[in-house]
Amino acid sequence: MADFDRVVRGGTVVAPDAARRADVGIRGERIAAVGTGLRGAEELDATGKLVLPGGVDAHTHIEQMSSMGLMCADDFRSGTTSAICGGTTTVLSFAVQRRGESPREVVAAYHALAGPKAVSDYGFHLIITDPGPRALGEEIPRLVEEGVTSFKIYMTYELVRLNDRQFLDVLDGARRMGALTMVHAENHSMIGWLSDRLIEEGYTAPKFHAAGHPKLAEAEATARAIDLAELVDAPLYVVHVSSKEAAEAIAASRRRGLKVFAETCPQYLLLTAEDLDRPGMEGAKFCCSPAPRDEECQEALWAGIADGTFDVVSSDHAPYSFDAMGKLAAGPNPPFNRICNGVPGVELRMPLLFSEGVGKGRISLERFVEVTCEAPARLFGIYPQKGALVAGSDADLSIWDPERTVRVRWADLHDEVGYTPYEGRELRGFPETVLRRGEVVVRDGAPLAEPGSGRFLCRSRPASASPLGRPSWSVALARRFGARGFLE
Ligand code: DUC
Ligand code: ZN
Ligand code: ZN
Repeated sequence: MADFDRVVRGGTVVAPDAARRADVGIRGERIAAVGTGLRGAEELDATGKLVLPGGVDAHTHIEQMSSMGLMCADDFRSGTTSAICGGTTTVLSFAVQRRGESPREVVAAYHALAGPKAVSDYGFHLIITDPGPRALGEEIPRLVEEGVTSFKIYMTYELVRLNDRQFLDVLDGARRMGALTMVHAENHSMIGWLSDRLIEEGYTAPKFHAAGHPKLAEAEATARAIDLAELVDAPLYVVHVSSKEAAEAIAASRRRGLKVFAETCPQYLLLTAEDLDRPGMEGAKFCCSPAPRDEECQEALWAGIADGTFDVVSSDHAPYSFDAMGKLAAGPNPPFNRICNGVPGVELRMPLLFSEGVGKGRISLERFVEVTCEAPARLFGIYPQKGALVAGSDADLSIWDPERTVRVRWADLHDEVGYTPYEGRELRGFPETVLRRGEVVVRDGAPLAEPGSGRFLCRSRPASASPLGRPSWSVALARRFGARGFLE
C-alpha cells in the first residue's frame, strides 16, 4: 500500500539552506514528508530535475485599474494562469482604493473578481489613497483581521499619491495594526517638473520617460520614506527598486538597524534605458516606473540580491496591452508621460532570474529560492504554508528542467498582454510540471487548473511588520515629558 497520494521522486529538492536529492510525499493538499524511498499511489519522476517550492510573487497588478486610470489586460484567470506556467503558485495582488472609496467595499469587489477566476492561490495588498479616520480607524483594521495585512502607498502619480503627512498616518496605523507598509518611492515634483520641461521642448518619445524619471527622484523619495518610517518606528517595504542610489539608501538604513525591506524586479536587472530607444512607439513597451537604468545599476542590484540588501524579487506584473486599451490609450503617438506605466512579467519572473542569475553565476540556486519563494512568504505572513517544501506546508511545487533551453516568444506565454519585453531572449531552465496544493496544475508546460480553483489566503500579521520598539528621538522625548499613549 502506498503511503502517499502522490510522490515526486528522485529530484533535487531546493531550499534556502541546501539542495539535496529527495522525494516529496504528498497527502491531500499538503506535503507529508520529504525523504528518500517514498512511495505513492501516483509517482512523478523528477530524476535529473530540480524540485522547487511554488513561487510567491509579492507584487502583481491583476484586473486592476492603474494609477493612471486604465484597466489591465489580464484578469484573474489569465494573470494567474500565466503565474502557474512560470512556477508561481501564489500571487499577491493589489486591491486599489480610489479616493473617496470605502476600503471594505474595494476589497469585497476584488474578492468578487478573483474568486471565480483565479487558478493560483492569492492574497491582496490594499493600496491606500484616502487614509481618513474612518478608513484607518475602522475599516482597515477589520480588513487586517480578514487577512489583508499589507498596504501600499504611492509617493507619486496624481490620482493615487499621498503627501508625507498622510504617509505618516498610514505608517502609524500599520504599526498599530501589525500590518506592513509598502511604498512606491519616487519624488513626484521632480518627475513632473522634468517631464513638463522635456515635453515643452518637444522631447516626447518613449525614450524620454527614462530621463523624466531620474535616479535622483527615486533616491530622494526612498531616503525620505525611510526617514518617515523611522520617525514613527514602523517597518517599511520598498517596492521595485531600480537604482544603485536607492539600493544604497536601503543598505545604509539597515546598517542603522532599521526594519527596512526591499524588492527589485527582473526589468531592473535585465533592461536599461536604452531599451526605450526603439523606432516609433515600440519603446512604450518598456516604459515602467521607476524606469530601467544602466549597467552600473544592474550590477548593483544583482550584488544587492546576493548580499541581502534585497529580500525579494517580484515581477511588478503590470499588464497593459499595446493598443488603445492600454499603452496607447492617450492616442497612437502619446508623449511619454501619457504612456501607461508597467511591464508584464509574472510568468517569466522565475525563469529569467534562474537563467540570468543562477545560470550566469550571479546568485546561488538556494538564494534564488529564497528571494522568489521563501522570503516573500515570510515577509507577507504566509510562511510556512507557502514558500517552503517541508512537511505540513501546502504541496505547492514546481519541477524544473535546468537544462531546457527556451527562446522567449509572447505567443508561448499565457497572459493577455500581446507582447513581452523579453521577446527573443534565450533562457536556460524552465518549469515543466507545477503542483498547487497537491494537484497537477501544469503538465509539460500546459495549464490544467480550473478557473476558481485558486484560493484566497487570509494572511497573518507578519513578523516583519512588528515595530522595533525603538522610538525615534522626538517620540522618546514626547514620552519622557509625559505624553502617555503617544505612538503606542
Ligand atoms: N509602476 C507602478 O508604479 N506600478 C505598475 C507598474 C509600473 O511601472
Ligand atoms: Zn509602484
Ligand atoms: Zn506595481
